[in-house]
Amino acid sequence: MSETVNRAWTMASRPEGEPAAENFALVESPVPVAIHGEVLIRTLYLSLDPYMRGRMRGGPSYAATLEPGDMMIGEVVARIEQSESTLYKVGDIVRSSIGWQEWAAVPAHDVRPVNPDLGPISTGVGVLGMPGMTAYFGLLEVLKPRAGDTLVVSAASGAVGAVVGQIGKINGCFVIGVAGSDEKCAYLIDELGFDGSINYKTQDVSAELVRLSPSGVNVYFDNVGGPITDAVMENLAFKGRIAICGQISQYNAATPQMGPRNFSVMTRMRARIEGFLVYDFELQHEIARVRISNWIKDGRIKYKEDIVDGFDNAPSAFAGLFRGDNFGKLLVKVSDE
Ligand code: NAP
Ligand code: FER
Repeated sequence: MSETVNRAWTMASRPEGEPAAENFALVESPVPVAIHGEVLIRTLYLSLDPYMRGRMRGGPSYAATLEPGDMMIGEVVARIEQSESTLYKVGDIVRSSIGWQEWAAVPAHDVRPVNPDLGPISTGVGVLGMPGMTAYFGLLEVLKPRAGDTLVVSAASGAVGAVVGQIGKINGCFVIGVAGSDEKCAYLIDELGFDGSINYKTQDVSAELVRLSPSGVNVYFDNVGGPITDAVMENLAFKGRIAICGQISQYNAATPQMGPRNFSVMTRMRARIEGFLVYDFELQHEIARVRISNWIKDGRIKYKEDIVDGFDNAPSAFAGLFRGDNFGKLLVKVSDE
């Protein structure tokens, strides 16, 4: 092993608004050595995900918040470089929540195998990883759409949204995606087979929903919150269901925006709203991983990755999530496969 220096990104300070360069610091330490029961892993891909912004904020969460000086949290796809465990051998590909760093020595039970037969290894943190699982269970277990339902998904070209819409199509839904550029909207229709798309930056979302689905929205997979969600709520159909997956439009806000205030629609339409976390379905993830892999192999699910080259670029790429700079699942390529 020639490398001796491990690099890690820490949270230098809590961001105010959009994360900026000064909120991160790069720290160096020696590459660790695995001891009995551990594996030494080298990061190939670092997954950048919106939830990380919440962990930088402090306040209530399902998980501990970051304090200044703590390493940024996150999951990586990595290669085993040294194994002191019978569970893995050198060269095996795994994923592990080691944070934003290039190397780590961790107990073997803190890594999970990435099966290269299911898809390219980068998908282990994308369409076959946490975001894919989120789409699968949020749609099929929380929203439970029926064939013929109009399904609306926000952040539709992103890691979660693109999978939601395509599983919706597989299940016979009329799928409308909301996204932030004409290029993303064209991709939804031309590549992913969505029935309609709305560019929320240039179009009137509510008016477009009326035009595309005059009978209303049966199921809404909400990734963003804010004005887009207000517009979908205005157009809920009878017995409409909303799954709150995420509220990315609010993640950089110092104080939560008020709204929506149009909850009367919930009464009138006998509607439901339900939040969920991907971890609620952890025991069922393996079956979903195989099903999504099969859909990819059958050509029924396509996926797009936005791979930023170089560990140095992680903070700026992360900030881009909140501006819609990414087109597809955002990853940082840290070292060569
Ligand atoms: P992503 O969609 O790949 O990337 C984020 C996208 O959000 C951006 O590309 C941007 O696309 C859109 N966006 C950013 N700011 C926005 C705003 N102010 N208004 C509208 N859209 C905005 O990210 P992802 O990983 O798939 O995550 C999507 C959502 O799912 C996030 O809210 C995340 O927190 C949530 N999530 C929840 C769970 C769970 O367990 N509940 C798990 C994973 C993810 P545009 O160009 O289209 O604006
Ligand atoms: C996410 C947004 C929020 C996510 C998790 C959460 C795994 C959880 C928030 C909380 O418990 O406070 O994208 O992804």
